[in-house]
Formats: sequence, C-alpha cells, structure tokens
Amino acid sequence: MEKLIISAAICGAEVTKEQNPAVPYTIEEIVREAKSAYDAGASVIHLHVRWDDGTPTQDKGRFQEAVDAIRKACPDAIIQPSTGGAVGMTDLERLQSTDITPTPEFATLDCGTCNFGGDEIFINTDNTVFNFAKIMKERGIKPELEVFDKGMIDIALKADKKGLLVHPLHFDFVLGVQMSATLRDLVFMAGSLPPGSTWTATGLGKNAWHIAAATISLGGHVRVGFEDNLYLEKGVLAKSNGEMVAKAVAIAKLLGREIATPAEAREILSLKK
Ligand code: KMH
Ligand code: ZN
Repeated sequence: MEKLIISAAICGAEVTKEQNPAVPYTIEEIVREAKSAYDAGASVIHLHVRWDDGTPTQDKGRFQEAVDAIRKACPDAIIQPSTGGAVGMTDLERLQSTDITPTPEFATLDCGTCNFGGDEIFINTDNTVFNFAKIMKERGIKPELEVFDKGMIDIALKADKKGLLVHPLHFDFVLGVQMSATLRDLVFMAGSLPPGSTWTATGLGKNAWHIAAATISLGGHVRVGFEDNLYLEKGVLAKSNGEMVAKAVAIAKLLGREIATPAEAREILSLKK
C-alpha cells in the first residue's frame, strides 16, 4: 500500500481557546503547533490564520508571516493554505491566501455549499468553485478538493469537465459536518472518485479516530488536528496537534502502513516543487 500522508489541520477558523487552550492564535502559537505536528510525522500543514485575539482572517500579510515562520521551523513541510477561511467571508477575501510569495504548491478548494450547523451556511456556488479552480490552475496551485458530501464530488467533476482541474485529482472527505461519518459513507465516497485520484479523509469531533483507522486500512490518507477535533480520546483534550498526529502514526504502525515523508508526499500528490 502507498505510504500514508498525514495532514495536520492545526488551527481552523471556528475552534477557540475556551474549548481547548492549546488552539493557536498568534504566529508563535501557530508555529509551535505546526512544528509539533511536523515532528510527529505530518507532511502537510493545513493552514488557517487568526489575529492575536483569535478572530479568523484571510489577510495576505498575516498568511505570509505565518507561512514564512512555519517554513523556518519545518523547512520541507507542505504548507496548504485554506481558501475556505471562515463562514461569511467574501470570495476575494478568501483568495488572499493564494497570493503569497512563493505561490503555495497546494491549497484547499471547497466544492459546494454546506450547512455548518444552526443557521450557519458556508457558501460555495458553482461559479465560486469554478472561479477558484481557474485561479488556482493559472497560479499553478494544486487544489485539495474539499468535499463534505457526494454532491460536492459531482461539482468538482463539473469543474474538471470544464478543464479547470489538472489530473490526478486529490480530494479530502470532510465527514460528520453535513454528511454522516459511517464506514459505509467513507467507502461510498472513496468509490465515487475518478480512477487515479488520491484522497484524504477527516472525521469531525467524535468521528476522528474511527475514520482515521478505516481510512488507513482502505489506502486513503488522513487529516487530524484541532480544526476538526479537540480530543485525543473521549473526555481527554489533546495537548497539541502533535499528540493527534502521533496517535495517527501509532494506528498506522499497528495496521502496518508506513508514513510518507514530505518528499514522498509530494511524489504521491504529484506536487510540482
Ligand atoms: N472554516 C470553514 C468555513 C477549508 O479550509 O478550505 C471552511 C474550511 C474549509 O475550513
Ligand atoms: Zn480548513
């Protein structure tokens, strides 16, 4: 089986220090969390940034500062800025994270509108998806196609039909937000991809660890981190993203799956660098 790429979603836009004091806001805290994940075996750092008071932002300068600082601490890590940002941000605001120097090799592309709980809606119309895909293709950025249900795979395939994506495609299944996170769901999503695609899966909250274990067994790649889950196990808050990456590494070891280095992850994902 292909080596396992572990992505660490270290910060997110929604989780707070009130929920887990280790959630990073400042640049120093973001670097601390990126390094803990990288040292534990993560090759991809999925990045959101915050102002020092925790407010989510897609500010280009803040992203530049965070990426430069992470790069110093984790020289070969694959840094994947979010273009999702936070609910309610405009498309232009969100795209700022792709406009830093050097141009990111990888970034997320959210492939549809999603119910985020309560009255929160994360809006990604077809035109938003196509426009983000076009800009990322022009800039030479590989999109990680974030899909929160099967319909979003279909929207990504519409973008592909328009020639807006470069093969092989890479997907991230975000399960447990608007779609449930059973093993049947996971197998259905993995079976719905075009041949040759690679995929990562993320289980939100209490879904994190059964989705990680099943994904490792199925040959997919795994995302863990504070953005998706704050607990190492039921009732035990994770002290760092590194602790969660270490748990994913331990599960992989039990199941006989080796961990990809950043260089190997770049090969598997066909990243340009
Ligand atoms: N924070 C969510 C609204 C992504 O990073 O691309 C969007 C999100 C997806 O987290
Ligand atoms: Zn994100």
